[in-house]
Amino acid sequence: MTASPTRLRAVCGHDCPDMCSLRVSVEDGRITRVEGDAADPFTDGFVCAKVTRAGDLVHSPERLLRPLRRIGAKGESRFEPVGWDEALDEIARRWTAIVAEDGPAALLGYAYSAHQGKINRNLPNGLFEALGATRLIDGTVCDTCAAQAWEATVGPMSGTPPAEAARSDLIVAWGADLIATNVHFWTMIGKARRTGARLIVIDPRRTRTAARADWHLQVPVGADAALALSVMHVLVRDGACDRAWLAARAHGFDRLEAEVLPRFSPDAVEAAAGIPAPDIERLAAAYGAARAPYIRIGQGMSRNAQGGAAIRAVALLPGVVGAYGKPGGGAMVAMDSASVLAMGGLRAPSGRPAPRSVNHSRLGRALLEMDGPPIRALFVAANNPAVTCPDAGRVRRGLAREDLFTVVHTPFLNDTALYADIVLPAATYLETTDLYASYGQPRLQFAQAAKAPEGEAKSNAEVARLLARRMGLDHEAFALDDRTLIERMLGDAVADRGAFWAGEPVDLDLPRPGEVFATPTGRLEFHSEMLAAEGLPALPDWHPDPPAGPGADRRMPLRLLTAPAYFLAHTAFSGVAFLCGREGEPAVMLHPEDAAARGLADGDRVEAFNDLGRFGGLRLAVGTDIRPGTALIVGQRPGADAGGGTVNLLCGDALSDLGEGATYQDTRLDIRRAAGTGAKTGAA
Ligand SMILES: Nc1nc2c(c(=O)[nH]1)N[C@H]1C(S)=C(S)[C@@H](COP(=O)(O)OP(=O)(O)OC[C@H]3O[C@@H](n4cnc5c(=O)[nH]c(N)nc54)[C@H](O)[C@@H]3O)O[C@H]1N2
Ligand SMILES: Nc1nc2c(c(=O)[nH]1)N[C@H]1C(S)=C(S)[C@@H](COP(=O)(O)OP(=O)(O)OC[C@H]3O[C@@H](n4cnc5c(=O)[nH]c(N)nc54)[C@H](O)[C@@H]3O)O[C@H]1N2
Ligand SMILES: [Mo]
Repeated sequence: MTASPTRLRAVCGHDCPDMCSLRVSVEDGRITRVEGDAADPFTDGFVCAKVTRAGDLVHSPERLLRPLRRIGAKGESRFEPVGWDEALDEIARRWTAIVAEDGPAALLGYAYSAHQGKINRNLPNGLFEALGATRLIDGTVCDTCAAQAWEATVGPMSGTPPAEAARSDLIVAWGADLIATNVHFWTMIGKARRTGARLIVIDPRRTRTAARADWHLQVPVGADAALALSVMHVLVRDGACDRAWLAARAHGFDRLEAEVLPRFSPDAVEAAAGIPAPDIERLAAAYGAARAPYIRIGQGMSRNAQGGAAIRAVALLPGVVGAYGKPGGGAMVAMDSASVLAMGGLRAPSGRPAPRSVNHSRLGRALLEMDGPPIRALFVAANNPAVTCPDAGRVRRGLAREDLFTVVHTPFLNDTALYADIVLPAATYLETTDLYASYGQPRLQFAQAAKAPEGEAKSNAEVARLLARRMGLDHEAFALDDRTLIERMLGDAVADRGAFWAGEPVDLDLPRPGEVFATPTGRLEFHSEMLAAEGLPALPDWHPDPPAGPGADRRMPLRLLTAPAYFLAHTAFSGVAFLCGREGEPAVMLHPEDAAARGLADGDRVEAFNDLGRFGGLRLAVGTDIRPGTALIVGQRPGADAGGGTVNLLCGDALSDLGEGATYQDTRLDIRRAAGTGAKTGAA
């Protein structure tokens, strides 16, 4: 008879705003059940379809159990097992030789968010900093555009907490597929709706969330700034602005009103951006009439050449009607729970500036073109840039360089690891002890490892410590244990240490927009001197023809829409066959008009292509979830599922207007029948 399972507290470590509080059952060292914590009002007793399968992730037959050394060509996937000591010694020896010849800037450390807590995310970055390595400008594939836009408008602070949305009478999910990416926010919407609130979804795609809305406004990709500015135009025209609030709490509304808004009448925006004028009028009327409207702003609309202006314009809307600070009203892109933590010792133990930095979008160029010194060694922990970075073809050509010494630390042999000289097996979040800080709710939580790592896997923190020791780095950050590091990070942020160490979620009372604005003027900034000082537009605006880089050639007939997969988190669940199966094979959706124009039918094998690359192995889905002229490719799939390709082979490395963000949604492309496959229907 086996012992009854131990039920432990844990925290979901995936890169997701919810940061669910979990109960994990462990039996004989195996995770047998993962549930949402019923005692926690935010997690509300349930977790998403992905995380119920966290046990399958931890115990996947595809887990890496030992370090590997490459014996085949780069990318070929031929490795032999080696011991940890041998692997770490080799890394230290190669790094030491490269540093002696070219200096530490010839090393590039690549560790962005991925799927673990604060120590495991940040200590590898501390290692790179202490080494003096070239550093990643982290997050440019994800949130830096939205972050700079929000900071220039509201200030470097959290948005209106999600719990407020439950008290709103009008919730707008603007470019956010909440059921897929932030399902516990959906609970707030349910609460608000039970008291009569309405939900408007603004998204180019009829998402799961849009299908359940009171109204889905199907905007074209990249037109959000035009829409938000036009709503402001109507609010001004109809005398629906809160002039008193604007006079007291805003900066520069007069400039926007005089210099920008006159060009954004609904008719002008219909003509230039393709949003029907009656839809703009309807949105403005609903927003202007609401008592306390709440806007949940997603990141998707920020990943284009005018994404920063879009986030700015949408974040300004609550100011026009005086909603910031009203109970239930406001806006949120993200919550910054980590702002209460002291991260410096962990991330920057030596306190020196980075010698050079690399943007995710330019990783391929950095590997192929950077000089003085060139990048000679790459360490990737917890990311899969061969699939997830823009211009993935260039990334792969860079990774294929024979003279590049690459180490990849990961729980699974991901596409990036196929190019590694040394692959190190990583522990997953349920196998590590860490502090978690949410970006979707004001909260911190501690979790003890639920079980020991599988095989010989080691956590990110442990690998950072071991490499620091071998490289002769004696900073305190690498000597302290997990609990001491967490104590240092916490400072006086958490009063009840007993509850904290027992693993109970700790809700934070963060400053709210409207109570304060953390901008230079202390006001909501329609006009930003800070942006002007950087040579950037001080007022949000929108143009029908922003500059186009590689991959964004407007002569290509279709515009790409990418979005997170429902059953997957980027490529992190690729070792869970059940979830990959539920997500289905990689597919592209075209509107029936666009499919017919190409003689294609639902289920055909097709490929996507443009001037940058070709992505084959796609199944065509024909549907009306998207507008004509759009090609929807959901998720980023590992090459093994996707004919070796990734949608990001087609995406260029141009940067967004603010925050140097990626511009995935600017990609132009076409779809054709895959070479060597006949027409399925026999038509055309
Ligand atoms: N299931 C699941 N959840 C996830 C992730 C995942 O991969 N899978 N990833 C996690 C990560 S790392 C992140 S950063 C977050 C991202 O979470 P979000 O910020 O919610 O997601 P986005 O990728 O920004 O895409 C959200 C929506 O934006 C829409 N969109 C795209 N372009 C435009 C546009 O131009 N205008 C408008 N109005 N809408 C547009 C897309 O159709 C999509 O429905 O999600 C996290 N949660
Ligand atoms: N086309 C397109 N591309 C996109 C996006 C999009 O919307 N469209 N979204 C972008 C966004 S928002 C993001 S954040 C990026 C994400 O890009 P990445 O972070 O590169 O993507 P993931 O697939 O999450 O990579 C996680 C990898 O880390 C490994 N891993 C998981 N847990 C751990 C751990 O604890 N330790 C270690 N060492 N490894 C671990 C996993 O096995 C996996 O291989 O993708 C971006 N790319
Ligand atoms: Mo992200």
